[in-house]
Amino acid sequence: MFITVEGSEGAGKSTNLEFIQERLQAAGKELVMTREPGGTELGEEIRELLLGHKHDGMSDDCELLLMFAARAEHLNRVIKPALNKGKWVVCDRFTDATYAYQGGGRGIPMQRIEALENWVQGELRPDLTLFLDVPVDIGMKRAGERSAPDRFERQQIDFFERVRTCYLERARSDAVRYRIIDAGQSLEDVQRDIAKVLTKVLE
Ligand code: Z5A
Repeated sequence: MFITVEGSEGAGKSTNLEFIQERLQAAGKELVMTREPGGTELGEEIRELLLGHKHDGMSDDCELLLMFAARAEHLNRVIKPALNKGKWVVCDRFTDATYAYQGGGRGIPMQRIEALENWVQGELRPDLTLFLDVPVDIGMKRAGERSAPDRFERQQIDFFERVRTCYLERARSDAVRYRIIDAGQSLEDVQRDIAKVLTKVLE
């Protein structure tokens, strides 16, 4: 299984990824937990370029291409080898984030993203995507209390509204691959809903 976890700002991905890892390991799955942008030595260096403030004026096209450059490395060195060995891969963000942030947020035409997706990934798509959905104002408040903002977190509220809308449209268009989790609930309730999805997957 190739599982991806997505979320808008402050949705609680990091918190819930730990929970997902514990659940799947308790069920005996051999897991690779990884993340994007990043997941390889080169990918983590690209992540620093993307999230840091050294290149604040980076063009949207450069941002998009760096996301896919890191993804190409990640797929070839980590994700595909692990899947080929029969392991389960859980990835903190993947190409849905590109559609949401670079497509929805920045306004890059979706066809360009689709062309890169087909080039870099071939046929490979996640088997399951959990989208942790939280209203933008609640998410921004949570994220603001956590740490200094990175290059994305500095965006304004309308950017995050477009990101969320794009995620929701994609999730609602494919009920087989996506599960929308209401991440505005208490952590206990969020994890109860995630556990239900995982139980079905494990069955
Ligand atoms: N990006 C992109 O643009 N294009 C791409 O293709 C990809 C990524 C792959 C880095 O991602 C950035 O890269 C991201 C999109 C862009 N930018 N943004 N924004 P990241 O995933 O590494 O960074 P992140 O979005 O900040 O994710 P995160 O670290 O997992 O944060 P989070 O979702 O906000 O989760 P959290 O740290 O677990 O939770 C935030 C706080 O809320 C924390 O204090 C928790 O204790 C609290 N929390 C969590 N759940 C709850 C509930 N249920 N109730 C109350 N409080 C809660």
